[in-house]
Amino acid sequence: MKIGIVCYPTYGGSGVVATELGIALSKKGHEVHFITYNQPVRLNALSEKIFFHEVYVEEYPLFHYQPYELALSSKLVETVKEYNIEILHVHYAIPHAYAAYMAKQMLKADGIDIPFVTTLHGTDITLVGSHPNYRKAVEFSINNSDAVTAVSKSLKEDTIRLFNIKKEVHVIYNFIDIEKYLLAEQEPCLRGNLATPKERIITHISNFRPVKRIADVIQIFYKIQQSIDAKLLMVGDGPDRDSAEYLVRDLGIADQVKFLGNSMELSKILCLTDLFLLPSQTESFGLAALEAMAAKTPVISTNTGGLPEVNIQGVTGYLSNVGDIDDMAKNAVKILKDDVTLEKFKASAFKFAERFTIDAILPQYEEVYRTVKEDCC
Ligand code: GMT
Repeated sequence: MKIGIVCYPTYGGSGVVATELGIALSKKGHEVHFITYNQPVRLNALSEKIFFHEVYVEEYPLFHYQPYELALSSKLVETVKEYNIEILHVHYAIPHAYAAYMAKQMLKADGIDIPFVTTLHGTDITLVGSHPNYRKAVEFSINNSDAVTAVSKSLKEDTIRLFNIKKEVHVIYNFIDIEKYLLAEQEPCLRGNLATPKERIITHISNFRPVKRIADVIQIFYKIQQSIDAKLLMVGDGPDRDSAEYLVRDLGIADQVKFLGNSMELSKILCLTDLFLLPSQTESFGLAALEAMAAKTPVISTNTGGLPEVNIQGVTGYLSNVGDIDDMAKNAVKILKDDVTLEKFKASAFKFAERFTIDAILPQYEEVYRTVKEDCC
């Protein structure tokens, strides 16, 4: 099949899922066209089955806001026609589903019928999409998609609760390429560069937005290191990074916390990690937690959104109420206190992550593509 994928090309989870999905589809023989404003960050595997088409928005002084949706829908029409693309798969409703709907109508006027699938990732529904400024357009684009998928049961429920949805929402979980993590294990794990042998290494990875509750990450670590020798690796960048660095200095733990910025070497960082912290306000799924588990790392998280579908209480880690720093620190110490317990959690985290392999998930997307193609054209 010739598939056009629209996504945000940045470090966010939705872009990662879209990129990894596109790469996996191309390995199965599909021709995949990424249509977005930059080459997706994880798209380092250009092959003859993968194409990247840049959406360029011409700056014009009259515009206070540059019309990205317009440029995107025009680019979609142009690319579909030039490469005979058979299906569009847009990740993140805003504004991608809206642009895909417009492209579909323009193509229809030229006698081309093409279906589009919308995958909802979370913030496009829970934090931004349901805001009165966007609600109507998001609801319209979801209802006019040929198929809709959500990355967890919880996100499906949120979508139905927040919008007047007339379409079936299929749950297709996020996934990991477990082979990649097994291969990474064969590389030397450079633990000694970051911690002494008796220190535990704790990691947080995110885009440091308020929803990630970065201050909680620091406060949880502050409590953990009072009873266990440990280092904290803060991976990623975003609006709350500066305040986190101030907090670390104020608490007097600057020697134990390393801010690594955005990294393309996540498997190398996760291979030396003992525990992953994700105390988010909400997560539709928590791909970062699943990636940690694939690297045999237990997870301390909150119990909101889709996190309980990924992190299993007492098995792959522990879950606490949002903001319950004491409980999260207490649970972390429970896992880290001795090697036997830690090894047990590491093994269970990996075992549970195996349920989310790309091999299990990819056919579910292919099935959706087949169905909408049959129904549509
Ligand atoms: O929150 C992020 O890190 C970015 C955001 C995005 O839209 O890219 O992530 C959302 O989609 C991911 C992939 O499906 C999910 O794993 C994240 O849980 C979800 N984030 C939120 O719901 C806050």
